[in-house]
Amino acid sequence: MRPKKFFSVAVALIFFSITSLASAGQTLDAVMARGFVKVGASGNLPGFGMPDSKGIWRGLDVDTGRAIAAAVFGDASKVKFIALTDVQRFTALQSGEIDVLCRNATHTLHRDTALGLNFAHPTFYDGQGFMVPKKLGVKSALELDGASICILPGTTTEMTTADFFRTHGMKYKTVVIENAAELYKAFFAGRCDCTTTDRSQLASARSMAPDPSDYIILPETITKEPLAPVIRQGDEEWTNIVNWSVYALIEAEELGITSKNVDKMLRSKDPRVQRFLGVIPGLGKDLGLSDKWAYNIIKQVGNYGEIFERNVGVNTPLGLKRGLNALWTNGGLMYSPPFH
Ligand SMILES: N[C@@H](CCC(=O)N[C@@H](CS)C(=O)NCC(=O)O)C(=O)O
Repeated sequence: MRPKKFFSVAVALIFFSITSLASAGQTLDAVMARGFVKVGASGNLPGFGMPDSKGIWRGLDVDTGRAIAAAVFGDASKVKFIALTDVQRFTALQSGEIDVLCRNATHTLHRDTALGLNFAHPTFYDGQGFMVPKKLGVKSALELDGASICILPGTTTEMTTADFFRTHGMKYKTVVIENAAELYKAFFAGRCDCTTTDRSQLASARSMAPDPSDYIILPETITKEPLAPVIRQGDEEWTNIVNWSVYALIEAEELGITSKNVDKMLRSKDPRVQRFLGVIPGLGKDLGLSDKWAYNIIKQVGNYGEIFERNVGVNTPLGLKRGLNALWTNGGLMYSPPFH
């Protein structure tokens, strides 16, 4: 080989190893060595993330964490949930205390850039609303001039509330409480006129009220809150695993694959189903996982629709309709890229 050519091949090789090192699967390696995924969760949010009376974690965010464990280990139980407040959540991810955050976190530009984070596909499209005691007689957020409002620090809500009141020439007094359980206790005890956050969380909070029918969620939705799992930047392999685990939940619903029929679907003649479930091999290797990764998610956790209905749907205390969270084929925003 001529020296010049040798030099350029060597430079290319060094460049290749540096770039592949930067995106090497540090997180997957650490998770595999440890034997379970560390998932940052809420702890205070029925329907999204909270241990039940037997100490078993339940919720849509929690099931997303379980789906990731099922993809990686073929076992949805290989996961540990760590309760974090809004203020703690991103630091816990940056410092490596957790592998992924599944906790009603809104995807924003600042978090995606300055905080060094990556966001997977949203697991819940939400928007900010206001909740007030019915006895106040308030029917619209535009009647809240002068209200005292309970708000959690470290949230998108702090800034967007200020924006909303400024835009409408109204004033308000903030009552800041870091812990959500304490905040709702304060609100239900009448320490503030109003509380504001993502509408799904207001529904979740209302389900914990001494009498939920004493509170109403006002009609205005003042922001976009796409809630998504969060990972650190710099590990493309792990980002892909988390992102495609979410896509698998959505794609399974679109393909009509559920936890109940997934074994029958192994015999489907549809090549999309065969590839998805690993009957036609290949999709696992691309992610560094077994070809059964998506099968394991659906078998053990269910598809997106099953997770939604079980945790937050119309037959749960939250009573939420699919709305924006319906599949794109039903007029919603849940859309997975193709699995091939
Ligand atoms: N989605 C917004 C708001 C998140 C938020 O407000 N979360 C609170 C609202 S209730 C919460 O998680 N509470 C439960 C907890 O702190 O455990 C964000 O990412 O900043």
